[in-house]
Amino acid sequence: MASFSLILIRLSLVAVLLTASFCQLKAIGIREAVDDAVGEQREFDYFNFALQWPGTQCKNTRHCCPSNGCCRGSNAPTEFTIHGLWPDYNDGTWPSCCKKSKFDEKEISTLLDALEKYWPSYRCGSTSTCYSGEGLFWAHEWEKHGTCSFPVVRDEYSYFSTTLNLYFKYNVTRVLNEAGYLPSNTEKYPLGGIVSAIQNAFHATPKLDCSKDAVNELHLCFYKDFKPRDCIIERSPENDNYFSSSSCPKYVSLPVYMSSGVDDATAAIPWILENEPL
Ligand code: U2P
Repeated sequence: MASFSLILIRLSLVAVLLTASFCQLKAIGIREAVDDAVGEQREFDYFNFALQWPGTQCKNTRHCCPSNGCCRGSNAPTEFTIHGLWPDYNDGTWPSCCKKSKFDEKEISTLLDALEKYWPSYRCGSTSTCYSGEGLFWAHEWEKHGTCSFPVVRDEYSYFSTTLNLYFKYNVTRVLNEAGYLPSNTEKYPLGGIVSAIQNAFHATPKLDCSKDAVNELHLCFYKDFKPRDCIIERSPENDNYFSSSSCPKYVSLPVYMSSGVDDATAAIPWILENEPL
């Protein structure tokens, strides 16, 4: 009887600890799926394709190093670049670090030129990965997100080639340019206009993220067969305005990329070692 009560007490303690850590995760805004904690993650619902705007990403660059896409002078990106292809759940959470598969650069050697150009990191220093400790931005994206793309995307090479193909097929920068939304440090554009331009081109609603009024990221979403679908956007309960919960205001900017680079700004920006933490 005594040992039965002991078991009961232990079970209650475990339940309290689990509830506490779940609340803590929620409190700090981590929306990775809860079942991460026990390592069992159900299959994802859709793909969230995250693109980054270099003009905003590079605005606050303080350090340069060879791997930092902000530091390429006249070769720096002037179009949206890839952040990652993220398998997500319809409830707004996502799985992460699903299948133990360490990033191996050799597997994507034929894609490296394209990845350098269209999937650059905008930082110096390495990124935390699920299985390789610290690593490249690509290692982070493959291990955290790519490994959760099963059964649609089954290996590292397919993860990167599929993502590049999506990037070429859905050219967001071109769509925005054609609709008159050009990079500018003075113009402000209606967020609704940018969303409509993408809706008209791809027949699905994107999601935008901003840093103050500057567009930082634009997300396109896809069903598992890669047909475009609406991204999940929480509506405001007060006015049903679906932009209100995005981090963007009503009028946004697409800042021009300001070179932090090797060509002309090396004196202004200190170079740091590749692995120096920022
Ligand atoms: O938004 C901040 C970071 O959360 C991760 N994220 C966000 C939305 C989503 O659908 N999936 C997801 O993973 C991203 O983390 P990262 O891949 O950069 O580590 C995003 O940057």
